[in-house]
Formats: sequence, structure tokens, C-alpha cells
Amino acid sequence: MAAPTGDIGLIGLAVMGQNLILNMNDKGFNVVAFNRTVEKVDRFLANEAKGTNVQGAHSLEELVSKLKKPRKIVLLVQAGPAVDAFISKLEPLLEQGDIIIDGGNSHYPDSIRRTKELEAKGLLFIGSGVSGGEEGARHGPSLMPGGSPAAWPAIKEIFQKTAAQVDGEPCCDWVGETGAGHYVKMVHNGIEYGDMQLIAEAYDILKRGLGVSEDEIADIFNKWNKGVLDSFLIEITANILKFKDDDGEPLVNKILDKAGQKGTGKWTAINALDAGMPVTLIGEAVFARCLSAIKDERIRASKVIAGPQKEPFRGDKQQFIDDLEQALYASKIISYTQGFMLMRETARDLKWNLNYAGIAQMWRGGCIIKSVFLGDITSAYHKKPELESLLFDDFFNKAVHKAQPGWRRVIAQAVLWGIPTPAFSTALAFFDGYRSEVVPANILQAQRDYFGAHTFRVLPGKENEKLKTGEDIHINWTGRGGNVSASTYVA
Ligand code: NBP
Repeated sequence: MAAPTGDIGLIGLAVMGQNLILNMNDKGFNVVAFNRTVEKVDRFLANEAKGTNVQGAHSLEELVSKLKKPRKIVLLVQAGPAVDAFISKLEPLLEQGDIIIDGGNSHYPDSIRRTKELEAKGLLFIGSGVSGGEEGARHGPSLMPGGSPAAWPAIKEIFQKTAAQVDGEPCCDWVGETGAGHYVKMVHNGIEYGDMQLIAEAYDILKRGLGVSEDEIADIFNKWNKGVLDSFLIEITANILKFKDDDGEPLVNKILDKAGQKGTGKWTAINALDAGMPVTLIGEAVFARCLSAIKDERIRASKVIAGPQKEPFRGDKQQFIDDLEQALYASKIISYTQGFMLMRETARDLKWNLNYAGIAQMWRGGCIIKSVFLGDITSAYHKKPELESLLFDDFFNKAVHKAQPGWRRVIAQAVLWGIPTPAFSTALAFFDGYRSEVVPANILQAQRDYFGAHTFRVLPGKENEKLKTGEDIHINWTGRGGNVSASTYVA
């Protein structure tokens, strides 16, 4: 039998799988393709893959026999049971050190479990975020691999050459252990929800507040796209606003204002709540989609609940548009600050060594949130890998200080107009809370102790005979209750 020549196998010939195979083939790798519905293999070889070096396999045994060792097999199938089904069929066919790579949108706890199960059997597992959709898969996606560290050297060259390149650097690097790759992809998607919501709010303020036309908003976004907000999402939103239906009306005005979601933003928000991290902007972005979805109820509410009388804008219009650009920029800084805080907390909890500069670099190109801004985040983490918060980095610290006055003016004006800005506003509320040495949680603790004897601790410098530093104190606030505290509650 001839020696195997396949560098990598790929299972799943739908849109992502086919395009990733062709991309890997272009980069000089020999790919062996397989699919559950086997006819699709021959169809692919006879059409899209015609004239390439791609090999086909009509069974998993044939796929495995065509691969060089250690064998590397990518799964690009529907996330969930299909991934486990393929893993259990591949296991008996593979040998010590072979690598299974799941490139689908799997939830990270599944990748943690799969890494542990496969490593216990002597195999290696990679759960890799793949972002950029069809276009990214074909020409260079953002790839976020995590899992068994021993597998990384074996797949590094294929992955880094297949990924998007920005300034000669691949948008792919090792993310971290077990489920870290899929975890980081989940946070990426959450941040994507936030970026999209911020742009939607800027559009709403320009349209309903300032009364600017779609074409003019597109021009404003195109101008912003040459500055600090230079990003794929701003660019496509400008294109969307310019797009006309056959009757000349902007198509966007005919699109029903109910947003869908597949759940990765919700996963991020749930993870933030579980971790106790204030990732408020992604949370608001998810809730904004939920509010959009109750269209019928909003229609009924709009008939019976009045907002403020709309006053015409009397200020300097260009100044306000510049303020809005700064408000969007500052809110975006807060969103990424929160996203990186969440990743740091989860890494601490799960004992992952996350590569933060690498993560920002992976998001610079090939994916939906790609932007110039991510280059600045990469630099911040290169300068200080253990950076506690993006707001402690000089560049971002100066940027939010510069943006602050305009950011506040925009939100204040939107409130007066009655235009909702959940993402802009929560970003500013976080900013004001985060920079406050003192927050009103003393009242919360007093309330908890008053009604439930949940105890409180005393501020340094305020201790006395009764109020001792470091002790859980319960006060009989009314003179009626007992002196027993609720020991099961932790403040
Ligand atoms: P789909 O998510 O539509 O999956 C299609 C593939 O899954 C086909 O190969 C299909 O085989 C296989 N499959 C299904 Br469906 N059920 C199966 C089962 N029970 N057992 C075995 N195989 C099964 O394809 P896709 O849109 O290319 O996405 C692939 C993965 O990449 C998904 O996890 C997706 O979430 C992720 N992803 C997609 C995008 C995107 O833009 N589409 C972007 C980033 C990540 P068959 O041909 O025999 O039905």
C-alpha cells in the first residue's frame, strides 16, 4: 500500500468545510475530505475541488488510512451530538498522539469534556473557534485553537498559514488549555453582539434624533471608518445604508425591526453572571435583541405610553456627530475591557494560561469584529501581558478621557429625546462605577442586615468597640429582632 500523503483530514462538506479545504489546499496542504452523506464527497471533488490536490474518502477507515501520522482530523459539522458521534467512530481507528480538531461552534464545556476524555485515551483534542463565515473560511479565517497543548506544534503551520494575515502576522495563535479556544470564540461572539448594538444605537440617534438621511449616515460611517472606528462592521453598515430597493428606497427601511439570535451572546452573558463579572454591555446587547423581538407588545405600548416632546436640535450638528463618534469609541473600549475582564476571571477559575495579546491579534483579521482598534489592544497586552484592565493602559486611558465629555453629551441628549441607548448608557454607568472608590453598596449591606441579618463589615478607620475590623457584624436595627445572624449568607 502506498504511503499516506494527506496532511490533514476534514469531515463536513457544508459551506464552512468545503471552503476551509479549498483554502488549505491553496496554502499547499494536502487535504482528505469526508462527509456523513458520502455522495457529497464525489460531488465536491467533481465540482468545487476539481483540479486541486484534495483527496476524497468514502469511509472513515479510508480517511484515516490516507493521513500522515500524527493524524489530524478537523470536524466541521453541526455542533452537538454530531461531534460526539464522529469522535466515538474515529477513536477506535486512531493511534496514540493522533489529533481530533472540532472547528464547529461548540459550547466550551463540551470542549473541556472532550479534551479530558480523549487525553485519557491517549489521543489529543483541539477545540478551535473559526470565525469569518464562508468568506473567511475560503480566504483566511480567524482561528482560535485551544485544547491539548501537545497538539499545537503539529497543527501550528497548517493553522497559521490557513488563517487571515494582518501586517504579516497570522490571525491564529495558541489560545490555551481544554475549552479555551471555544471559550474565546464565545466571548468574541458576545463582543460582536455589543459592537453591532452600539452601531445600531448610533444610527438611531442620527436618524431619529438629528434627522439625518440613510445616505448621510452612510457617509458619516464611511468617514468614521477612516479613523479610530475603522472596522468591518462599520464598513458593512455604511454599505447596508446605501443599498436601495428597486423603488429607490433604502432597503434597510423595509426590514422588520425584530432581531434574531443563535445563542452565543446569551452564553457569554450567562457566563458573566456565573462568574460574577460586570459584563454589562454584552448583556444589554442581548436584552436589546429580546426587546426588539416583542414587536407586537411594543406596538401596543407605543399607543399608550408617550415619551418627551421632541425638541429640534439647536446645537452644533457637526460637533454632535463628532461627540457621537467619541461615544461609540469609548463604549467600545468599555465593551472590550469587560470582555477581557471576563476572560481573565474564567482563566483564573479554570487555570488556563490565556494569551491575551494573541487573542486580540487573532481577532484583528478574518472575523466579524476585525478592526484597527484590536491592533491597539494587541499592543497593550504585548506591553503588559498581565494588564489588569484595558483602562489601566496609557493609550486606552487617554482615549476614554478624551472621549468622556462628548460621550456624556450624547447620552444626555438621547435621554432628552427619549431615544434608548442601552449599550452607550451601560458603558458609561460601568465607567462611572469602575472609577468610583466608593459605591453605594454600604446601603445594600445595611438593608440585607436589617431585613435578613445577613451581616456587614466595617470600613477601615471606622471601627470601634462594637464595630470590629474583619468581623461579620449584625446590628439589631429596630430593637425588636434578635441578635442571631444568618451565617449561611456570604456578603
Ligand atoms: P452545518 O452546521 O450546516 O453542518 C452541516 C454538516 O454537518 C454536514 O456535513 C452534515 O452532514 C453534518 N451533520 C449534521 Br447537519 N448532522 C449530523 C449528524 N447527526 N452526524 C454527522 N454529521 C452531521 O455546516 P456549516 O454551516 O458549514 O457549519 C459547520 C460548523 O461550523 C458548525 O458547527 C457551525 O456552527 C460552525 N460555523 C459556521 C459558520 C457559518 O458561517 N456557517 C461560521 C463559523 C462556524 P450531511 O451532509 O450528511 O448532512
